[in-house]
Amino acid sequence: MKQPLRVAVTGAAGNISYAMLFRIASGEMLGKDQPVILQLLEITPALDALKGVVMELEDCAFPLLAGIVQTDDANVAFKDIDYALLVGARPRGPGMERKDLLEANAAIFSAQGKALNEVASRDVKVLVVGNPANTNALIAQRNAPDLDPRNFTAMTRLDHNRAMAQLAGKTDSTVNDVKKMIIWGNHSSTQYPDLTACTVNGKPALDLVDREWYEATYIPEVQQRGAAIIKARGASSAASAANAAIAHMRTWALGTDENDWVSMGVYSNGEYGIAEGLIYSFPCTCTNGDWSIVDGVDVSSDFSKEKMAATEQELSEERDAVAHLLP
Ligand code: NAX
Repeated sequence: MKQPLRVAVTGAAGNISYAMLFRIASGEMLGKDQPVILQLLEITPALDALKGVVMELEDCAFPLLAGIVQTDDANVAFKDIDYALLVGARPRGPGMERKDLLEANAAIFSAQGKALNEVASRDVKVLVVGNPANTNALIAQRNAPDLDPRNFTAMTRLDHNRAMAQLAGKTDSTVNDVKKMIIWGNHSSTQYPDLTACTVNGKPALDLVDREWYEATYIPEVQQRGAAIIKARGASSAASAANAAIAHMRTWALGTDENDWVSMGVYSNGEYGIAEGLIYSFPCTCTNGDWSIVDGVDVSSDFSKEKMAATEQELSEERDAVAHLLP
């Protein structure tokens, strides 16, 4: 049996975590031969609820679950961890402006970045799910100067999966037929779901759908899918978000499929002209536990340039709004 890996999850008593922890513990994230120790972080008032979740985890008697830590102290939760799924975040309250939300979360993610810097494994892989995910990832990364900035990522896999499913539905195919989807930019309504490189059953996706549908229906529906779920369900995406988080980590750890890629919010080194240092969603491949941005995607059309710049602009504005909190 392999040595257990340590996986931290924050917001562990929340909705997404409830749909996620049991799957991590059953081996769906890191493999059916990989034991895990779950290190669960919550705020103090939610520790009782967390205790209930832990009781349920125990009652599943998962063979791969080698231990559980439950705490309200980030330095305990992040001690020696190999993976961190940062799900817990401050939701937007009544009367809260976007700037207030950014600041409230900046405080949380700067403290968690510092704790990761202090106590996590030097190779820790961090996924930020809590919104605003890209900027929260940036804040955590900037507060962890001793860790490689490449180890901090933000989740756009849910957007990627939504975009695949919508396209499969429209072209009367299945998600297995859809390859090379791209979400560029921010996990927000400015994201750019790009079909330029995408294929369905080996055929260019843009030959199979009309341009009008792509621009006026498809792109806005992918961008607004989260809001549509809230409207229909009365609560935000939880199971699909959990599924995407598990998929993001599994791909990062175990690799991408041949001839395909995924979308990940990762540190920009200036690729595709995107400002260095932003956490921007790019098409990525993963091998040996490392990601790389796919080179050479055609972004030369005015449409792509404009959409990629708009979401970059939003990320720059988010970064500027919390600049006074960045080291
Ligand atoms: P919930 O409100 O159900 O759960 C959040 C949990 O986080 C709560 O239990 C809360 O006590 C805890 N928490 C708050 N501050 C914390 C802190 N400082 N340390 C540790 N725990 C803390 O929300 P849920 O539905 O689980 O959503 C969690 C986050 O995911 C939200 O920010 C949400 O906006 C974001 N999402 C991100 C998505 C993405 O694609 N990147 C999609 C789904 C989701 O909307």
